Amino acid sequence: MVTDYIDLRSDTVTLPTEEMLEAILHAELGDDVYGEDPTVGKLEEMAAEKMGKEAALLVTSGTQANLVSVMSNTKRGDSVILEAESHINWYELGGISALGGVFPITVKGNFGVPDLGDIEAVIRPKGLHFPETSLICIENTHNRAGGTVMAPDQIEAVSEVAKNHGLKLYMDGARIFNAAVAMKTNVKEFTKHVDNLMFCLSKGLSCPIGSLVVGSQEFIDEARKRRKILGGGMRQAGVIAAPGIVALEKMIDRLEEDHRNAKHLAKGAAKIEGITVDLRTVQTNIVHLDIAGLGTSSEEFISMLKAQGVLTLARGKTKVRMVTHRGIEREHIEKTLGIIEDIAGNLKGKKPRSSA
Ligand code: TLP
Repeated sequence: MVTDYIDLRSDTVTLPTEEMLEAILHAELGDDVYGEDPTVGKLEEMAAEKMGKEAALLVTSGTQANLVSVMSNTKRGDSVILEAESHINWYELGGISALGGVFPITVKGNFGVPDLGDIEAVIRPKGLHFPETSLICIENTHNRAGGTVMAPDQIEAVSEVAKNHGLKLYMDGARIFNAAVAMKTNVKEFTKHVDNLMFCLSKGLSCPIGSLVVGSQEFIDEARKRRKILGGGMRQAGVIAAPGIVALEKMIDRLEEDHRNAKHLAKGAAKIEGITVDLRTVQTNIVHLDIAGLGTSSEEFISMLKAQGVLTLARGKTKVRMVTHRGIEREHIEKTLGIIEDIAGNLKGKKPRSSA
């Protein structure tokens, strides 16, 4: 049995660095529900400054950040425009409806970027019959599109639509630093056109827990109440904030290495017979392999990979997702490519001649 896995399921599997663990040990703590944890205060100030906004709020997870933010931007019965493949739409148990009381309207994007005309076409006006639209949500980088980047000018274009219709614009920026590093652009270029956003500490930045909601002071005051109502008010949360400070100071630039590894993996896999990779989508640390040409399902393929020591996630019937992160070195990529090649070769060999 394999015990030392190459874990490409997600960048959420990253473990804290030694420096983060040290920071936790020595963090100055207080009761954050009373606003008395200095380490949380410092992290929230740093996050707001980095994003070019007035204030920030530490929350437990990306999912909680999205829910708190959508709830703080809307009132019950409003409609919210989401990109159809977005994380909020797929993976958050419909929390914005179940708990936030809002009505989702989806538009299908191109590489995760919604079309402006499509957005305008679904905006529900004020009136007796309509769930009034009050918010547009975008996602950057876009997870299900393959880690694609929504460029600052594309965000600006959506923000113009939002402004013209009196709507708020929110960004699920779980991996916004991946976008900034990929485009070699200051992260403020991505945030300046949105009203508010969230980003995660617990993905490529390697923290064990935590996300930050960022926006105006008024919005964050509202978000703080929403967090509390959802049971997310935390006491000595400096133990979560301390590694977050290390992350913002030291872990952003190294994302470049994850992107290089993802490209190497994608290019290598694309050369293997039976596997296709849309290299246009490989812009950050996510790679989707399409294994339709191997005549097997993604579920079967990922169990074959697991048996050889590589952990991945299935994405639909024929796609496999692989995510690079701090725990993945170039040698792991080479080893993974060798394993994929062997499995693909065996599957091809097994196929009857007629279908070869
Ligand atoms: N994404 C996770 C899980 O969905 C599997 C992953 O491994 O990619 N927004 C985006 C864009 C995300 O990718 C995620 C997590 C979240 C929000 C939610 O964050 P958490 O997991 O902290 O609730």
